Amino acid sequence: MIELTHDEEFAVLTIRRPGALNALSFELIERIGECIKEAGRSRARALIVTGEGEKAFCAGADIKELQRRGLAAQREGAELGQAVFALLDRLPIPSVALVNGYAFGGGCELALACTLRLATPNARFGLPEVKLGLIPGYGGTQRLPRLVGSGRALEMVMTGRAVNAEEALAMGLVNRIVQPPGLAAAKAYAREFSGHGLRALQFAREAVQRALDVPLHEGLRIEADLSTLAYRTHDAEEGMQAFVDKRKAEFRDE
Ligand code: DAK
Repeated sequence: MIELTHDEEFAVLTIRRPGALNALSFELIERIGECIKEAGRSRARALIVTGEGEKAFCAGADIKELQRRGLAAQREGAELGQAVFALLDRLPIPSVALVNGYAFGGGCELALACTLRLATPNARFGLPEVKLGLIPGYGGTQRLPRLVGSGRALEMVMTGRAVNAEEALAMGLVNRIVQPPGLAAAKAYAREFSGHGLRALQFAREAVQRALDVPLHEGLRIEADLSTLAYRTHDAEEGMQAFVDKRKAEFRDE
């Protein structure tokens, strides 16, 4: 089951299927999509994504469900997973994965699709699909090299080896290791940016995201466009005036 709750200024999406280490059936993936959209319509200032229990964030796609499916169904399944995780890119609020244990296969890909990633000390990240005769199908081969470089990504994808929290931090796969583990740490982390205007955060996220897709000269043009749009917002007027007035800015997300 996938649950979306609200905790102070945050939406929290929790994967609750501890009996199968929070493995993702296609039904659960669809439900994740609905919850992401719901979070985008809510008043939340960030979405925190995590798994129930202390053992797993998510152990990946449900291997038992993947068996003996037709090719067309598999193709549809890959497109569904990719489309649902890509909703996080366009979500009007940033997302933070709180990886609290195993993040394997589709679980690792879900974390990769979030804007930022936190690891608890027992977190382990891996793309073990080759061990099943498969390759990642929910964006892992595309997002991992963009985050950690093709050499490290190829090593993880080709060996299927899992990395622990320290190694994940060292390679840039996660932003921070949180201690003590738990939602409070994720909320404290999200508060480092959630007070900023959502429009500015959205333009900033889009600019950085696009940097990974386009040549430098085109990326610079995108930055000029988006920074000009940001300049046109009420929040930019307010932010600059607050600086001059020596007071805290009161952003309206407009
Ligand atoms: N799927 C289904 N059940 C899972 C599961 C999974 N991914 N991971 C764990 N479980 C279940 C186990 O079967 C077990 O259930 P029972 O046997 O008790 O009924 C229960 O969760 C507890 O697991 P273990 O007994 O194995 O627990 P351990 O502590 O011993 O081991 C583990 C933990 C995480 C090391 C181990 O469970 C494990 O290796 N799990 C599988 C991890 C994995 O390989 N994940 C990647 C899955 S592939 C696509 C193409 C590709 C993909 C998807 C779509 N398309 C083209 C559509 C691939 C995606 C993947 O994610």
